Amino acid sequence: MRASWIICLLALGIAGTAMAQDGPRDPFGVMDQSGDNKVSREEFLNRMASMFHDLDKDNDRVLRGGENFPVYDSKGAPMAPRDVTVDEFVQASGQAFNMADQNADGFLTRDEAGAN
Ligand SMILES: [Ca+2]
Ligand SMILES: [Ca+2]
Repeated sequence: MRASWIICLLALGIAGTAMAQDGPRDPFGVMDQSGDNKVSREEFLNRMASMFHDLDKDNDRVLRGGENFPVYDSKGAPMAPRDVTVDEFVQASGQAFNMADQNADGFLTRDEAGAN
């Protein structure tokens, strides 16, 4: 359950980037600020931090209730979202990055990010 939340977060980080933009954009390209066709850990965490800020409507550094994104259990049933602090969000984002960075070189390629 914890792991699926992290995967959900990663998917949100990548897919959500596209949803936040006007018109079709390349979400991987948005995260890749240096344009080297790789997303560094720093670029990823910057993006996730800015997403937390977007979600946290009342700026209390906790996502609760309607601020939270939908989560699902392993059978795909919706679960009540639990409160997420900014520290948890950043920590989970780092774990999501580690899971996605299959060769552990500190960068996500398009393949690793699932953003072909
Ligand atoms: Ca909040
Ligand atoms: Ca990598």
